[in-house]
Amino acid sequence: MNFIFINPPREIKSSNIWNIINSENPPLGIALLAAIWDQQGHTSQIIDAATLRLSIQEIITGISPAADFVGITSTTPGISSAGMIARAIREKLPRMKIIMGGVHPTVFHEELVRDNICDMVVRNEGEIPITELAKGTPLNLIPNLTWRNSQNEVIINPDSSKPVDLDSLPFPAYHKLPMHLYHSALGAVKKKPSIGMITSRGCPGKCTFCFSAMFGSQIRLMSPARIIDHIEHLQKNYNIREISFYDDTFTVSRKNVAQLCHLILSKKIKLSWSCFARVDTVTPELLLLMKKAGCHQIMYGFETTDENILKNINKRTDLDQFHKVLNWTRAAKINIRGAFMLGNPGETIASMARTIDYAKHAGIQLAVFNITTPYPGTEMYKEFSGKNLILHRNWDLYNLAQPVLKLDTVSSEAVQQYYYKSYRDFYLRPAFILRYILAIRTFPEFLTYTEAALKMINLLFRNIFQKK
Ligand code: B12
Repeated sequence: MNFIFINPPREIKSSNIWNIINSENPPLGIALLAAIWDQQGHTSQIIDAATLRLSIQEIITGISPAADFVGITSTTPGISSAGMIARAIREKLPRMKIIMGGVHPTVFHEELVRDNICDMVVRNEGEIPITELAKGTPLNLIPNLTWRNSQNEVIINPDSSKPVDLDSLPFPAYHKLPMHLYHSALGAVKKKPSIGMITSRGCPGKCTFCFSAMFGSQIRLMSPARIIDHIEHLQKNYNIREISFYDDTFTVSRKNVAQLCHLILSKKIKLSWSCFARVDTVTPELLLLMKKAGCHQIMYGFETTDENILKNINKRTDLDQFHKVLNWTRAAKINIRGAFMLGNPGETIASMARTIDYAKHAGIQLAVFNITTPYPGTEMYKEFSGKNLILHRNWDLYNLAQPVLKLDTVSSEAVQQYYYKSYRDFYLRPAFILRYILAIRTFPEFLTYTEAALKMINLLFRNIFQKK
């Protein structure tokens, strides 16, 4: 049986800062599923339309009518694109079985099947359901599956009783992907080629803005030995020299990270890397070891500098921890990328101004400011939906660059204005610009940063200065 997996194209508006951040990442979820499908003796293809910038028409042309299944992955802002692909397939190939998966279909599984957008949705983790489908298991026995039976009834099968063991998974089917096109975010890479990797699932945190139910609250880790195998596979076959670990909290197990660092050092693996972390998961010793093993940048989710807002979003961190971790990370000579949110419950103009000011003076090298977006499935979405305080449900706009929450403490116009102000204040500082100019070593670097700077100036000019 032949399975075609699709990563839908995404349109990032030029008014969105993510247009400048500009990373290209492999769709690891469907690449894993393609590898599993093939392991069962079938064939598969991956169309990474997001990276290849394919139009819906080009995607449809690439689908063989002889395929048995088309699988589409989707996030919330990707769902309208995913829906368009599904509709176009329905028109051209009405007998094709369409399966959807990923964060957004996991929440809206019933509607998507009921409204005949697709035939099946795989909720949460896809590895076990896809293995069962490949083995020919009857649909009613496949866990995590929502489907339509011959009487047109929507059937919601029970959840899988066992979580996926990450060490047992094959490598994602990298050979089916346009590997030469992937690279990590601007400012996050020291060496090229670079690529993103995920080594854990689940999160013990209960932040109200995060859809933690996707992979459960129990953290599951890939063993350090398996991570090393994976790195060596990428180095040997694709010459990868830098990895961005995209785990929600890479440092969730200090023991695992320390073991991984020791292995990188003892095996003399030449690798430059970065990761995401929570401020309450690192120690000075661990940071020194990470630096020794090649880590050059950590992104910490600070979110806000207002202790009440930290409580409102259940972040379970405080300013005292911020200060400590900033000092420890600087002492370890690891660069810091700060992630901040604007427009959380309890936000005011004063609290946004304080957060931006903090970012400017915290001694961090890069900052990402996002507008708080209540993704479906999160506690925040439930709470604000219940109170009728969600401004709109146009999923295209759930892109972290426009306000979605109606707050009684600050207007959405002010949040939008402070969003652009945050980038202007952080990036258009003479000290920041000078540091980057001095850090430029090569002509391609010069071109990349000049392009980013021009895009940033254009974006800020259109969004701030012209409106005044
Ligand atoms: C890397 C990453 C990115 C990368 C690349 C994504 C890519 N090419 O896959 C980039 C930087 C491009 C990115 C962009 C965005 N991202 Co992002 N990203 C992630 C991150 C950190 C990892 C994704 C990943 O590889 N996961 C590991 C794989 C194994 O999991 P998976 O993809 O979910 O796949 C599994 C299942 O979902 C299922 N499955 C998935 N698809 C399918 C399809 C079929 C047919 C089947 C059967 C099963 C199935 O099976 C897979 C294996 O178990 C996640 C957080 C996370 N931990 O997952 C956020 C996350 C997906 N991103 C998020 C967000 C908000 C964004 C952006 C909106 C950010 C922005 N400012 O624009 C954009 C949206 C882009 C878009 N239009 O879709 C949110 C999504 C929330 C939501 N409801 O949509 C997440 C969940 C982070 C979070 N906790 O808030 N992201």
